[in-house]
Amino acid sequence: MSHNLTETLSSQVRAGSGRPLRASTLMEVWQGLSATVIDKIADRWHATERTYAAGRQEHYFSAEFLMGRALLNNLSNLGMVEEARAALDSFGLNLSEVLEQEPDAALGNGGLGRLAACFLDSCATLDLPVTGYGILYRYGLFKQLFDNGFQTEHPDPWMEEGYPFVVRREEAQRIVHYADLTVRAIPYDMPITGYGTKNVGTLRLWKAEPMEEFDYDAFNSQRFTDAIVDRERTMDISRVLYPNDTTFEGKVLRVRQQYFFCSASLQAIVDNYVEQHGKDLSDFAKYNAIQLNDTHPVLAIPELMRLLMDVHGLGWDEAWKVVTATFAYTNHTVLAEALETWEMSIFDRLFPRIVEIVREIDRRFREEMAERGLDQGTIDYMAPIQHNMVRMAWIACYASYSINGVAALHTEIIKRETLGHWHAIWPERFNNKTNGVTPRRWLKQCNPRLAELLDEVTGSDAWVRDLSTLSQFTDAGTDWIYDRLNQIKHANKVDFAAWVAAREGIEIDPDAIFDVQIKRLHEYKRQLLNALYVLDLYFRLKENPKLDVPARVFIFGAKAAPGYIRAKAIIKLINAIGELVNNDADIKGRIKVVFVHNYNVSPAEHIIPAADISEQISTAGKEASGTSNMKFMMNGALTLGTLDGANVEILDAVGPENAYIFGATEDELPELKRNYDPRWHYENVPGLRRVLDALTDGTLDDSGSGWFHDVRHSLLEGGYEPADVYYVLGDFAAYREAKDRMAEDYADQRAWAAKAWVNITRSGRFSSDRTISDYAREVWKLDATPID
Ligand code: H2P
Repeated sequence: MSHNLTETLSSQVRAGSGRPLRASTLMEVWQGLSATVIDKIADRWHATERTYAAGRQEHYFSAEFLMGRALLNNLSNLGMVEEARAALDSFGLNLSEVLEQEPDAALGNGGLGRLAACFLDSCATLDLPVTGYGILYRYGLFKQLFDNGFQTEHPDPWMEEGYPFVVRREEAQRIVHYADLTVRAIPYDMPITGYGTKNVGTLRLWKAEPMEEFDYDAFNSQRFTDAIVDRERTMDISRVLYPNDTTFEGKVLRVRQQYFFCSASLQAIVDNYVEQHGKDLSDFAKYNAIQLNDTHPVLAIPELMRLLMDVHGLGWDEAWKVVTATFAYTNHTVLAEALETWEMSIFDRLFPRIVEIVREIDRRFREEMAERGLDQGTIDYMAPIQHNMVRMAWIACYASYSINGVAALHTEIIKRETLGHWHAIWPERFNNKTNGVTPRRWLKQCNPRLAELLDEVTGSDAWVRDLSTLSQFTDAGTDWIYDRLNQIKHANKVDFAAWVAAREGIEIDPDAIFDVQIKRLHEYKRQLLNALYVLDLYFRLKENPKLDVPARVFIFGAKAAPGYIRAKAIIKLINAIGELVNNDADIKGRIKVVFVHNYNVSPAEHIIPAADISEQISTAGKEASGTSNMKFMMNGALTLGTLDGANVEILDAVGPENAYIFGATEDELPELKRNYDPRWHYENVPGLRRVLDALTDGTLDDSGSGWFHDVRHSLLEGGYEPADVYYVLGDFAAYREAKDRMAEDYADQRAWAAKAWVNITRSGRFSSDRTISDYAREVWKLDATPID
């Protein structure tokens, strides 16, 4: 068998590089090994596609799929890791080094895109006929570097050198029409292997290409730039994830992108229906469900109306019946910024027919609501179009048979507030689907030491496919397990320290507590609260060098949206605090701050297994779910968190003695905020004045940007918005108390490990397999369909 793989590998590398494997670059070997995997699964992939095409299917529409690396994931799912290691070994090559060649497919921002990736993994593992649809962005989310502590953004080409895990399907291309442009949509299919199954699912990513390579006549008359104008305009559609949309042209491009992948995907789905079930589209929803991942794909609703009516001859009522039985919508946040609204003029410019359809949806909605007796104010508020703005979330709520939030608390909040009006009319549409993460990538692959212990304790690897089985072993926790857990964590920390030294040039002590916050940078996620704690601890140690506290490493990873200045200021602040404490001889390394640059899926795989403390400290009510909280828990880190998002359910799973919960709760906050005076905290909470003053008194240097002054001002004075909107100062004392207490508790290593064990073994309900089973049963009405 291994001989077989060695041969395939060798010939794949030779075919790609045009030279013997021994003379090929590591990148070429990575390509060859990846091509070997594709070769291995090709038949099953095809069989799965054929099987799924014939029955009921679910289609997952998402602007983001944060896939990360593919090779190890596939090798591991296919049980080929050791074989691949041996094959490479026979050429004197090291598997880890080869794996390191792979760029991350960073086609997403954060939790939302990574959730989509975990979902595909679970669908494949559970043999569910689900296909993902998105855009093949040529550049992923920007690459982040630090220049003097400031974030700088750079392009992130990820498939420029060739990427075997997407296969161009020229023959399956579709044409997408805009009023001002017609483009070809070319599907690139990525196989999604599952664990312990033959089924191979598909992620279909569309690339925009011009109808003609270039304008031959223009080129011939030596108007070279003119010759490629349309080509570049077309290629812009799939160039980057979230182009800057602060200008009108930027917004046009975003909407163009959204329509692009919705239209191409729907054409493919409808064509398949016709091929399999005939020309009468009235049964479409019997065979197809479409999950809208947030509002980005909501244009699929009017687009399916258009296809059903204009291409397939259904009347409005018939078409609407199909549409409203097809779509389901997931809301991922209560922040207003995510409830997309677009100027009608953008739609006018791009697709007049979609405008007509949206106007008709709006007209009928208003009529229907009037019949239900709603007052004009409420109707105007809920209508798809108001003041010439199209409200994507409202269209989604009107047309979807299912509307879900992503954690119990979040679902309650959208029912009560964000989408309260819709809930009042259609309560039966609302349901909760608490997020989950795949235990394959986030435990088995990234933490092989822990995976081995779990195999040993449970007597098999059944937990990889059913994480809930671990809960039977919570009570089996004994000293030998705790000691092993501590050894494993320590070994992971040693590895991580070496990774940090090489990547960031910072030495960290594996015996220190590794305290981690990794997530998109946003004020509501309160990286600032964490930073203020670090600064306060620094001052406490300066004041009293004998202070008996354990050594700490504070690890951050976060990207700020390029236009979000306050978030960028917080990055600069954390880096400035790092400069201060990392280089202070008095501190003697008792505090270290590491800001891992260009945080992404692959860095997360190094960080999470090494973490002791999981920072989940958002302002209560603002973090819809969170998913890093689940990854940390699975890897035995203890949560330091507010009662927000899925933290509430984590607490419920592990019990109060195994998590550290602090701060104002969602139901307390309105009252607390009514009388809130951040200045009072500044003046009365010991240490807080010193910390906030350090932002502007010369202790910390913002290189003349004025950004630290702005941060301090936002907390104490406010401006066009009230001071300290996210209640950072209000929660500071409680946070410090909980975090100090954690550090104290850490000293008893066995007791700490016992808590970690409870977290690991009770993480089953946060497996995306559980989430996906719930979607399949309750929303998609979908059965497992194993091939063979
Ligand atoms: C968002 C929410 C998270 C949620 C995730 C997936 C938008 O992710 O804020 O609370 O867990 O979707 O549902 P993020 O902030 O990481 O971009």
